[in-house]
Amino acid sequence: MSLRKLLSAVFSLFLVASISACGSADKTAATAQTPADVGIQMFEWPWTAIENECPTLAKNGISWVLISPPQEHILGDTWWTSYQPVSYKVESRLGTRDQFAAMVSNCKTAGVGIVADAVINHMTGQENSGVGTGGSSYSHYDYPGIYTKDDFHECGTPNNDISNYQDREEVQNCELSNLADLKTETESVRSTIRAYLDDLLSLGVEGFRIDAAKHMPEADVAAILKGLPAGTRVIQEVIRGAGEPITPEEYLPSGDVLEFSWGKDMSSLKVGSTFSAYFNAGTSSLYAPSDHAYTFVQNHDTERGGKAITYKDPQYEVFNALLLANPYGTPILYSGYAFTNNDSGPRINHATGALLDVTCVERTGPTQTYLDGQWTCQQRWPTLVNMIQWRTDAADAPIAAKWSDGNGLAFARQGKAFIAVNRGEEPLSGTWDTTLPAGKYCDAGAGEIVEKCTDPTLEVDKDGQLTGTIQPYGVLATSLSLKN
Ligand code: AAO
Repeated sequence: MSLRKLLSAVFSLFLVASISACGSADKTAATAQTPADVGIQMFEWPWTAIENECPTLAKNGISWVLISPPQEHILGDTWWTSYQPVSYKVESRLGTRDQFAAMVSNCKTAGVGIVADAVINHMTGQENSGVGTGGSSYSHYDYPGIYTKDDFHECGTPNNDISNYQDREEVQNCELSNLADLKTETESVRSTIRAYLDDLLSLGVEGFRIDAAKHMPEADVAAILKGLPAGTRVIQEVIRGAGEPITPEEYLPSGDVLEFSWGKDMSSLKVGSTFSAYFNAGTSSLYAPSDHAYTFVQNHDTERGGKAITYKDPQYEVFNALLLANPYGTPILYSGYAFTNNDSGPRINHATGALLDVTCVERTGPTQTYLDGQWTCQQRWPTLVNMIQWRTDAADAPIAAKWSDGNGLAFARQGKAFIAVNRGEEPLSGTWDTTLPAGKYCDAGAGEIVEKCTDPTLEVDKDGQLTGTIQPYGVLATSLSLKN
């Protein structure tokens, strides 16, 4: 168990113990649930929009938000300008330092932590000099007052770029797509980066995604992160590549990792192959230990890579429900905007260059199509909101009563929760063992957020059996808190 998770568990125990010690222990306190640790990547959401959304996120059971990189970056309309730092000023297209501080503080008050995407492996990939979003001047290997040419690697490949991911030295000393590669082995670079992370911590962030961690030796990452406050969330991006010498496991001493195997394996289950292979996810050597792994159906890169299951697929909700239903890893949901051009950034007012306000599209169901630029707002999808409560209910209960047939898959979390999904376009009917106590239940997949189950549509008999129909691309799920 990571230190952060250990601290959270200890805190929950402490809470229950304090309630008991105060003499006010009642049934509710005795059975208090530790909320599931569920995050969401809010890709290219401006700070003010996240701040406005935090009360909804908290209500819907989401504990933390992974934001897009907050540091000053190159100018331009594409989303990926965010990944070319110009300085470590917290002044980006997504908002000013004051807006950032207000977001972090007000989200924290609402009960939602902010995890910053820390781009610390490199600076820009620009051949021409320019000015960043915070007004700082720069050129490819010169960032006045921050870094000079000596702070960057020259690796000896023809264009200084990584071409061979099988070569550890190249991956860690050459440039990723022409991005000026920092000498993270030097004290001065390390302390400059650390000062940036400390600044973000002083503004109240609860952790970091370490962008392109694979491109820095683990010892460098460890040195930069050394002595972070206990419980700081560290999520390192080390993409597991077939046959590559650098593995996510190497980085576990510095923190946790994004486990790309999850989304990759799910995408192979979208159609065709045996759906029951879902039950193997998380079990092979291609998965980091569960307590150190963050799982996701897709992120901002894989969403554009053409292979992952995305909001464009009718099966998307099914696979997000399966993400939340699985005990392996810590799930990260995703909320971004619709696009047809992979480079398109969030929509701006072309006269002023300012981002347009974020408005969530009203969701109508799995086969919905979106117009370019519309915000998809998965944090509000009723099935996913209900499934977060489902995950809390399931707690540590093991997977039981596994079933799969064609496009259908079902399982229980022993005695606590049950889910059946249909990845196909025809309805599926069946009778399943839910392992749940007899009674009437609400359906997490029925299209409404269930706060209290007053209008149950599911009935579990005395043997735990439930007979029902799963809609096309649908989820039929229930759990103890959804009991009437
Ligand atoms: C942009 C332009 C470039 C230009 C550059 C400089 O697109 O043409 O040269 O500016 O001006 C983002 C965008 C980039 C953008 C960059 C800077 O994605 O297009 O470049 O901002 O603006 C590798 C890294 C990984 C990285 C990923 C994109 O290891 O860290 O490439 N992701 C992060 C961010 C990402 C960001 C950056 C890093 C840079 O999430 O948004 O870039 O800050 C294999 C390797 C991986 C490798 C991929 C892609 O992965 O294993 O390490 O990721 O290839 O090259 C299967 C395989 C797996 C394979 C994967 C994808 O899963 O098993 O091995 O498929 O093919």
